[in-house]
Amino acid sequence: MGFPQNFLWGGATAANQYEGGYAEDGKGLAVADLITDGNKEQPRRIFYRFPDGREGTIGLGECIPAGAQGILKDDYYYPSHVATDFYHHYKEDIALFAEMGFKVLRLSISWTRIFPNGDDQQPNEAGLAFYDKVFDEMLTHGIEPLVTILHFDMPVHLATAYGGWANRKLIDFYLRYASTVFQRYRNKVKYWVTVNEVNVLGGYWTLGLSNDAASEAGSKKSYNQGETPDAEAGLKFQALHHLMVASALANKAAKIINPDFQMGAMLALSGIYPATCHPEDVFGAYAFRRKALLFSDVLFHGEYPNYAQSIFDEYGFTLKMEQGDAEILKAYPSDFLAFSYYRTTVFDRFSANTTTTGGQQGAPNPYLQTTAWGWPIDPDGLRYVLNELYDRYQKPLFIVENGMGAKDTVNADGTIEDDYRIDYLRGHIRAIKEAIEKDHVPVMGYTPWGCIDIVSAGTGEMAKRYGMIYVDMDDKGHGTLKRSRKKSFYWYQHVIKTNGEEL
Ligand code: BGP
Repeated sequence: MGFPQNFLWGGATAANQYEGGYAEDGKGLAVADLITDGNKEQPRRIFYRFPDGREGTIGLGECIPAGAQGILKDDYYYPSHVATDFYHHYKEDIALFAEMGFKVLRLSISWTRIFPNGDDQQPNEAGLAFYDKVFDEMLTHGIEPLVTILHFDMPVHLATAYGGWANRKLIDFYLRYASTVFQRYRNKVKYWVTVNEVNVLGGYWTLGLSNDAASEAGSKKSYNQGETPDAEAGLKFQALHHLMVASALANKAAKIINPDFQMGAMLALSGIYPATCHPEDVFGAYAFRRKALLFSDVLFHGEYPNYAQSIFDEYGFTLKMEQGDAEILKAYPSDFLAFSYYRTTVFDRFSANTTTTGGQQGAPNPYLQTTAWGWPIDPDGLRYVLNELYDRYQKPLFIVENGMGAKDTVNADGTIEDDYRIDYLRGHIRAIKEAIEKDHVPVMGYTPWGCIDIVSAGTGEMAKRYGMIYVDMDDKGHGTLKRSRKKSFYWYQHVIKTNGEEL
């Protein structure tokens, strides 16, 4: 039986990590543009300034102190400003994706290219025109766009003037933006994702949040998936509620503009295992998993589940629902569940409050090897998660991120032999095939992350590469931006050509 004939093979990217052109053609500033470079030892930072001139920095998951504004500083390097310059290389890149045989390309629209401040009355025509050119180019090559409307993207102005997603006004601004792109691209784009990884968003970077408690910042933790600093949890949950209402309203608006649109909700759903069969490990893992599934439960079941309050209780938080919110969540669920899967995590009752490299709570798994960044490699975990999610939601699944961040070496003759990446992808594709064939789980498609090298979201490095296409660019922005095909390029091309039969 194998993969269905219409299986959507492709790759995935995001504007803030790929496009560059951060201030071109009227684009406004996004918080992502304020994030400095970093590496494994030195986390990325955002500088801020108070009106009285005092300055400080915050880490990626943190709130900005109330009254301060994110700023750019001379002498610092900002990887998103050029990234790997899709803005000027889109034709060349799309031709390479077509050469690999892509049926679909996941990319995000930059909110501040369309509405530079976020609350503008009229969109920026130059921004809209850019994506017209991109989608036309893709369609000419027979590649379907899968468009993320919001991928780690936050107009600085909406954070400064409104306090980000904690403010309900953001729902209207997001809807204005979403409706504008639905209308403009109604004949070019069919597959949409409303928000990237709803369940890991937090702080200033992705939600634009500010907080009085954050003024003592400086030493707090940085970006950790699934982790929530207590002082900021209430703000975060309320902001995410607004975002989920906005996502449901976007589903509504989309179907009015084009009933054929397929709307996806997207979450980070790498799996969780208990460390042992000790009941506290087993229930601990189960409860930890629900912190991620809480959001897909709301987006697909259309209501907060019974256990939501037990999570909110941990942070002393009470959700404020406005009249009509419950009906909106119920009435406009998403059509498909898109998710990222990179690894699994082990829940261990003794180290439940520690974090590991890779940004997820957990203990080491002695049965699995890890990437150079410490992320466990677990193809079977993907089959497990595909089953778990289909059992729970009975909605078509789309794996819109998967892959291995690795250092690549360019040989003297220019070749790049990334067999480790091929092994990783082969294992995961095999696991998807088993889920389809043996478990009868409907999977729409597979778009490995960073199919061309782009900036790492977590560390800001270029050295952490996921691509099948190499881009000559280093961690500090030095490089020719020249593209070259890695060994995995030819391997994946063959996989697509044989519809996953020959791995
Ligand atoms: C996901 C994000 C992506 C991407 C990926 C890999 O959480 O949706 O934007 O970056 O993780 O993470 P990293 O870039 O930190 O290796």
